[in-house]
Amino acid sequence: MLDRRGATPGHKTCLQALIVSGSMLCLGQGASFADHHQADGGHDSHVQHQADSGHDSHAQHQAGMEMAPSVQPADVKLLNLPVLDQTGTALNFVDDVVGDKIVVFDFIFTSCTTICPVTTTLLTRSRADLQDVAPDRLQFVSLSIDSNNDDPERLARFAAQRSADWVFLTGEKRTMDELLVALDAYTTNPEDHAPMIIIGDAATGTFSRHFGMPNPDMVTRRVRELLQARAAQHDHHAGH
Ligand SMILES: [Cu+2]
Repeated sequence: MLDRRGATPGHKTCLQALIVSGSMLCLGQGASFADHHQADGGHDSHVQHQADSGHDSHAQHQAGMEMAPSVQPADVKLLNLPVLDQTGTALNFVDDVVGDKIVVFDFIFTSCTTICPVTTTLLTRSRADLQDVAPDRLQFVSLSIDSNNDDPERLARFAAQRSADWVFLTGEKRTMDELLVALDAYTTNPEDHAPMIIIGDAATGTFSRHFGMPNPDMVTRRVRELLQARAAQHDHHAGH
């Protein structure tokens, strides 16, 4: 397992997903990145689909604005397993990290050169939009999907480089695998991971899974919906 990193030259699945999602969300210079790659010949069916549907960049841009990444309710289990954060502090996943907070989980590995850095940067925008929410109510959590290589030090560097001020977790490979399987976020080969985040309320067990590169506005909206649902619940109880 230790020799896996660096052995795969292409990081292909990750990169293809980035091309598709990047275009959908109009990252950076709109569709130009995807267009460039399409011109090289898109073998991926999604890329092909985009090539068929978007003739001018403006139309593609608008389509991108309206197209939400696919979302589905998530059946996740939160296991109270021992993990390490980026400062090397030993924590229990449920007791010390998740609690009964509203949580945003994403899944990263520090040697990723495509999706993970972008996902992290996108999430910092949502995190900034949510600064008003008290830290005991909301927690962003990035879990390493490459715990063999991602030690706390590497996680700290990865987070700092992107000004990500939330919790990054790694741990023993076996433990992390168990945690990731329970979140349905386990990938045998980190290089093949698809972009996916989970947003939910640990107090109510309401979770949703969001595929594709995270749209910061969507993340912020979903978190606020969950906060409102809590407030409504609270008012309801208070009224009786
Ligand atoms: Cu990646």
